[in-house]
Amino acid sequence: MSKQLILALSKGRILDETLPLLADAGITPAEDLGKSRKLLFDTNLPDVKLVVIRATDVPTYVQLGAADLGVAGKDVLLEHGAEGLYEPLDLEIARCKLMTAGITGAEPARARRRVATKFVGVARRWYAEQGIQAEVIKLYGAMELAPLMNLADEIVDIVDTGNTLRANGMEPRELIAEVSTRLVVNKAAMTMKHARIKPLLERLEAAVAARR
Ligand code: PRT
Ligand code: MG
Repeated sequence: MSKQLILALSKGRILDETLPLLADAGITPAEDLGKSRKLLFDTNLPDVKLVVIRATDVPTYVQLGAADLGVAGKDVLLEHGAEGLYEPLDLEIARCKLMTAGITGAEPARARRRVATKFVGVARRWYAEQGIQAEVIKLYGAMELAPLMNLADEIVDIVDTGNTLRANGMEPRELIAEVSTRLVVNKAAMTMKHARIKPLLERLEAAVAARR
């Protein structure tokens, strides 16, 4: 295992909130992440590098040790599974909820409910726990469209303000999980590179606490 620390960041909305936290913890990218087409970045620290990747790929990079640390939404972590990962710190950013939702006022009609989502694992588990028979349909985006098009009775999706649901004639129903962004660490790296990771964790923890 190299001495270098690789930190995998989720691109998209989480990134904008992650960078100020990293800066407070003493890590700044050597160049503007937004202006570059690169995916691997140097930082002000010679032994720390950043990769900026799809949020859903972050757990894979960290689990397999291609990255030592990662930043990912709890929604993504619940769907991916936590094997080989420690989740030592809640970064308390990009808060939202994983919820079921459906057309406003409509009762789920079918005995076997059709559910469209990109969180198929989470959805299957949740409906099973509720004792509700569900046929889970995998979609890659625009879940809000599925009930309107009669593709599904319900969706499982991320809700923040609820505006997206309302704009599509839908309502939030059941809360599946509160979501925020988490720091994850490869289990082997946590042991092998503990001397390097521990102070970084402490500085990030302080940066999070300072924002409360
Ligand atoms: O590109 P991809 O399909 O992967 O996702 P994306 O472009 O919707 O989101 P991205 O990649 O920028 O960030 C995804 C991560 O941000 C999630 O894994 C969450 O942990 C976190 N997050 C926080 C959110 C939201 N808030 C959020 N509001 N991710 C998505 N949304 C979307 C949601 O999917 C829905 O379309 O915003 C809409 C709901 O917002 P409201 O305010 O209208 O309720
Ligand atoms: Mg996106």
